[in-house]
Amino acid sequence: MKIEQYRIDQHNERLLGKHNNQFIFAKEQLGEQGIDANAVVKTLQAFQVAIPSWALGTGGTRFGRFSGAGEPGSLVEKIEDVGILHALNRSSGSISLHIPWDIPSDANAMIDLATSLDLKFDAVNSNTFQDQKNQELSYKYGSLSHVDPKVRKQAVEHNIEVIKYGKELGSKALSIWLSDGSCFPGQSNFVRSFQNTLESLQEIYAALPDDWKVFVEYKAYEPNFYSTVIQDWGSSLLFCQKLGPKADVLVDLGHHLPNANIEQIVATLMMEGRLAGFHFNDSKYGDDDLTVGSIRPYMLFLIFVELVEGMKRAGKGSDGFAWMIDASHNVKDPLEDLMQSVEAILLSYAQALILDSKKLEIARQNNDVVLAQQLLQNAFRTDVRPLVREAMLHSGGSLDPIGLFRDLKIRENLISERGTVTVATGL
Ligand SMILES: [Mn+2]
Repeated sequence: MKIEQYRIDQHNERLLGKHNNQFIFAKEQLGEQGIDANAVVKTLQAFQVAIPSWALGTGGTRFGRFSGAGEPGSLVEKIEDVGILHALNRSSGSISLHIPWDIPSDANAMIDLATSLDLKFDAVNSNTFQDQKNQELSYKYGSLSHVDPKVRKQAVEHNIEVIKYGKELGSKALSIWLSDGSCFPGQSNFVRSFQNTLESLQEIYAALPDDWKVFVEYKAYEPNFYSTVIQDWGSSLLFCQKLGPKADVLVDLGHHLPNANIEQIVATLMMEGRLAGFHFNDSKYGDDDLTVGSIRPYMLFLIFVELVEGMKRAGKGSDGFAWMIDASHNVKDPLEDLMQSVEAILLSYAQALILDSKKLEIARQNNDVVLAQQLLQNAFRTDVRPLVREAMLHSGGSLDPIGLFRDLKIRENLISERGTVTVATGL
């Protein structure tokens, strides 16, 4: 299913008067503070966040899965779903594939389809946290860190195969999230596990094309509950530093211990030039994979403050990093949920862009703690929704993506195309 541009334009037409008033008001308010709203809109327009192929179906919990109707049953349908999202918000112009859940049987056909929807292929993700059908050796006790070199070899070869698929699609990065670790004290030798993993990663690194990167994702716990080989940003950075300049650290917002100061982690990684990008989601307790910005929007804003600062320092735009949503759950329409996540990301980005960073720096120099907090909160409490809408409008998207999604009865259409009993491949 493809959304015709005239449908979006017609829908916008109805909302335009109200939007223009709101945007002009916001522009004036920001202008009084010396902020150019049009420049912020332009920066927002350039921001693209990848949609993972596994977020288009209803997610499971470890206790069960309640599949929704009209879910994409093939890679073609998944690409079409991302096409719908991108047509509506013009900010989700790429798809990140998970191998082996979404092996492209005909890469050229997939590229043609994606191109017709104005989509690119983002980082490809390997999977050695599950056993696949007909897999020779099990990953029950680990993969890249396994005590048996034959298992490590199998996991290395899988990652090299994922690079091959990514090359065919025009991806430029391999994302590795390693679930290896142990559930009980004594189960594994920490040092041996690290060294085995490093050797395995070195073999994968050697297979990277020249213009590729490998993203090393960390996670504190789960599925292993006592130790994880790549447990935190420090371990991940250590691996990256040992691997070389093509390896960078990937931050997944849900992969920290409770109350970790993620914005400080971001600042440090950017200072070292080793931040690959982000997996966005939100959480209350653990790796809950909830909609971005649904629980802790202030934290997301503080992270974006560091991202904006880091990009400025590095002289890079948002296209210099890999942004992806990594969220998936049970109770919402996955496409509506993804639209909420994309909007939350853009709102936080906009809030960070309007922060008076010069004044903030002066306040810091003067140890004016009150003013520093006030400046941050002023930006956070500014209603930047008109700026985000203006960005979507300018790029040809909808002023109200979810409203239009419902008006056009897109899910109903997908259900009549695909049926009510559908299960997307993935978790
Ligand atoms: Mn992730």
